[in-house]
Amino acid sequence: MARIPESELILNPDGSIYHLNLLPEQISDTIITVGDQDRVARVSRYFDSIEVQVAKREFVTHTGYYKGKRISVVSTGIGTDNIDIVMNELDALVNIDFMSREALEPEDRIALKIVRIGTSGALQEDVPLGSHLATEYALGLDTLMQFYPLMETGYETEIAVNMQLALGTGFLPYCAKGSDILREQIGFDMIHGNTITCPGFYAPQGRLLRLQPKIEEVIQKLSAFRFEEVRFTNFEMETAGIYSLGRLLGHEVLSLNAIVANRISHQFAQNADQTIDDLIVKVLDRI
Ligand code: R1P
Ligand code: URA
Repeated sequence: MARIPESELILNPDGSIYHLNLLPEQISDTIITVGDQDRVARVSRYFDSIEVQVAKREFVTHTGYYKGKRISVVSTGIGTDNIDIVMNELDALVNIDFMSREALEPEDRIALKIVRIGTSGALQEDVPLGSHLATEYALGLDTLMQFYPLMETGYETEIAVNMQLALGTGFLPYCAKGSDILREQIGFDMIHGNTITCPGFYAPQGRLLRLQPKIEEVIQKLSAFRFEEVRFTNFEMETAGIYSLGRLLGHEVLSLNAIVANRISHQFAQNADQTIDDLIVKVLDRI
């Protein structure tokens, strides 16, 4: 394997990876990601013990034990640009030798288990506030995957092409499925959904404050979209990046969504914190 130069795999003076600020021994192969850095402690407060607490920018990591299982919780901040950093750096921590700066041989590589616990807005009336939704397919309306070789199935590309037609965008969205195994293991009693990942919270999610969204009736178009058995149930800002990069890097990935808004019935949850806490406990017990 080729040596990766200092400018590409950037290590801090203490040997930790550039943004996450972590050393390889500081993460578990079982990882929970959350958007909000304050949510990391809301997960780790359930741990029996915490052995690592590291923070840099929006990337906060706690590693500890929950009922004997070693788990890391990492905050990603908002958006797939951050997901690019988090997925690549988590992968580097387990699949690149920091001493030799060489990627591990394929047979030595570690497949991480990565589960997102995030908040999300519903796109269908029958997805209630306060529910938990496990994502099967994620469709990205952002440009992250323009910069990587896509590994889409024909079915996923058809979903993406049909969404481009439905929205009339000048760019082709991308689509990826998460881990069936993790969905069955952790999300078996949750709403089974498909998630749109947006490159913003306002116009990209059809929110009109003072600026008029360019795509008219985007909520109605996303809600009405159908391709074979696929309809989109909710949107947020990270899942498609996690699913697509997870596939390219060889990790098992799942996105779980606490539904805090319903954009069809125009409601916002009054008890979002409880919905998130309930989801955290479910994940910790099942991961
Ligand atoms: C927007 O408010 C943020 O909330 C959702 C979106 O994906 C975006 O990151 O997830 P988190 O609650 O995990 O941050
Ligand atoms: N997160 C989002 O991205 N959108 C919502 O409507 C709620 C949470």
